[in-house]
Formats: sequence, C-alpha cells, structure tokens
Amino acid sequence: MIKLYSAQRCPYALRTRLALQEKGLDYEHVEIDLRNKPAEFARISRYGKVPALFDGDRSLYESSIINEYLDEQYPEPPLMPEAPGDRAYARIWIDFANTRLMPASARIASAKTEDDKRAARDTFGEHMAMVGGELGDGPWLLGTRYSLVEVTYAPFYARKERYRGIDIPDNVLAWLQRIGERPAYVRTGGLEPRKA
Ligand SMILES: N[C@@H](CCC(=O)N[C@@H](CS)C(=O)NCC(=O)O)C(=O)O
Repeated sequence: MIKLYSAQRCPYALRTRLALQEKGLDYEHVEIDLRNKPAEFARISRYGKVPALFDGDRSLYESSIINEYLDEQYPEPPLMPEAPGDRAYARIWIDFANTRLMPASARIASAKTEDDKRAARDTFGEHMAMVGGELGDGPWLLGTRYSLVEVTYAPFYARKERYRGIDIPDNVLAWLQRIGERPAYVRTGGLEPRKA
C-alpha cells in the first residue's frame, strides 16, 4: 500500500494528492504536523518536507519527482506525453511553476511591506502572462491532453484568493478553473487555509 506523508495546507503535497486521485490509486494518508515532525517521517524524507511517499521499498520526496514516479509506476491513465520532445516541453512548464511562480507566490504571502507585496504580485502576474502565451486552444497546456503540467499548477487554483486583483490573463484563469473543476481535484478537498 502506498503511504503518503502530507499536510492539508501544503500546495506541493496537494499536487501529489491530485496525481494519486487522477490515477485512482488507494493510499494511506499520514498527516504531518510540520512543527512537530515524527521520527518516522524524517526517515522517509531526507529534506524533512512534505510530500513524501513510501511505495514498496522506496522512499521518495519532491512533488515533481514523486509525480513522475507515480506516472511511470502506475501508467494508467498516462499523465505525461510519449514523445521525448513533448515530455521535455511539459517539464519546462513544470519547472517554470517550481522555479518562478511558487517563489513569487510565497513572496506575496510573506512580504513585509506594501512595496514588496506589490513587486511580488507584479512578478507573479508577469509569469502568469508567460503561461498564458503558451496556452493554445486547450483545454490543457498540451492541447487535448491533461498532464502533470496541470497537476503542478493546481495549487494556483487552490490559492486563487491570494491572487485576486493581480492582472492574470483570462485564458490562464479559465484554465485554472478547468483544473479545479476536475472530479479528481474535487476529491482532494483542495487546501486548508494557511495558518498565520
Ligand atoms: N520542492 C518541494 C517543496 C516542499 C515543501 O516546501 N513543503 C513544505 C510544506 S508546503 C514543508 O514540508 N516544509 C517543512 C520544512 O521545510 O521544514 C516539493 O516540490 O515537494
């Protein structure tokens, strides 16, 4: 049985909860108190971060790596395209979320001054405009194919309150809405609000 170490308020863990739901996989959910991590969890996640996953004899961590593992180990339904070029393209936009959007989102939440907050919101909007430039006729970033790209961006649907008032292209907002309306996303229950 797959064991997922997660936290209901963690956007990265939401990605893995969503990948598991999209695959229809049963798993044991272990909720981690990040302020008081159990010893068992430290053995699974060398980084001490959720999500972490134990499957068979494997301890895995880092949401993007876990999700690619799940897609390879449990291929149905596939969440990555077959062609190497398409897979690389999907990974570029997964990387974009990890290295650009998630940090900008975190800066919005942690900004101490109005100037910092405004700068972080502007940056977030600029990054989302780049995503908007990639979205074609859809409904998904890879066209008709829902993939780990959407799974990776699901936290931006979950945290949509945080982005209210930011200039985000309509096609991106509609795309995030489609992600949030998928039955698998609804089954995750989304994210618990962030505590102070
Ligand atoms: N790059 C990691 C980020 C995971 C992450 O930052 N998780 C946070 C909670 S949202 C965490 O476990 N923090 C605990 C800590 O850093 O001690 C991923 O994609 O899985």
